[in-house]
Amino acid sequence: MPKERTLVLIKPDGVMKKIIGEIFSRFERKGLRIAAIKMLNVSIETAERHYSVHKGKPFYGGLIDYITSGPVVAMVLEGSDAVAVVRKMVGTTDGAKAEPGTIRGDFAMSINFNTVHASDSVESANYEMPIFFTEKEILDYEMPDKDFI
Ligand code: 3AN
Repeated sequence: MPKERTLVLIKPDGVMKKIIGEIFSRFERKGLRIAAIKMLNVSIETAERHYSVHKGKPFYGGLIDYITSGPVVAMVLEGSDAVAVVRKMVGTTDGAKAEPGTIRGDFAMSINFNTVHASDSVESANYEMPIFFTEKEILDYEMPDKDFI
């Protein structure tokens, strides 16, 4: 499996639910390498860039309002097949329908406040990562257990 990088955001409801640590813990225990972390208030410009594929959809305005409403934690995760692995851990878009055991399945009840964002393809990840991180902020280092993961 190719090594991939993916962008994950802990959205404002995830920060308010005090599950930043829980979410990082799940990804770390899984064996994903954390390549970058940042906490930030997302500007409207950044939100519009990030959600440009949803422009024109009825929920677009709400998406922008929500992601800019409070602090967000952005991260880049790396590992074999990381995009699909992380999407599986995050669960389906609507928290009420997401499988228990997934992040949304365990911590979200709706589609509007679904706690996390994760890139849905390598192409999306390559589009989204530079919105939140410079190349220099995405760190390349090896974990001591890399040969077992
Ligand atoms: P995901 O986050 O699972 O990749 P997307 O990319 O289809 O889902 O949607 C991005 C975000 O837009 C979702 N996280 C959700 O907050 C919102 N969204 C998507 N579809 C709807 C919908 N039908 N009604 C309201 N909000 C939606």
